[in-house]
Amino acid sequence: MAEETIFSKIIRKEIPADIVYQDEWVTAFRDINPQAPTHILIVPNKLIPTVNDVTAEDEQVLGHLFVVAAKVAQNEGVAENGYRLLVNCGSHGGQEVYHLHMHLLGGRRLGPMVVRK
Ligand code: DGP
Repeated sequence: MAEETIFSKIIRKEIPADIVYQDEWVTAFRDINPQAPTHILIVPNKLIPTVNDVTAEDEQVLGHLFVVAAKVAQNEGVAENGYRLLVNCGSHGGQEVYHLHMHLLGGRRLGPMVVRK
């Protein structure tokens, strides 16, 4: 059984976060350390630690993450100019919180996709 992270507490509203969208499948809230004018995390309510833990059972909820991303981007006013969706996996991917999440970044022209070596 995977260990819960702070994101489970945010989803259950046990600790505060700026939640911009929630339904029975996913929760979206503002990143505490924003890297762009709009920086929102879209998280499955179910704990899936990393992309490595994804199974066929998760197809519906992971597809729903994109549906919610599009809705949140509209609501935030970044849809027209564009934005970036990002999922980090594991230590080389730079994942800090082991509850799978999609970053939605926008509101300015973003730099290159990865830092060049
Ligand atoms: P990642 O590196 O992909 O695991 O991104 C984790 C993000 O989660 C990071 O951008 C900061 C954010 N974060 C960590 N703890 C909290 C928290 O308690 N509240 C909120 N709103 N965001 C958090």
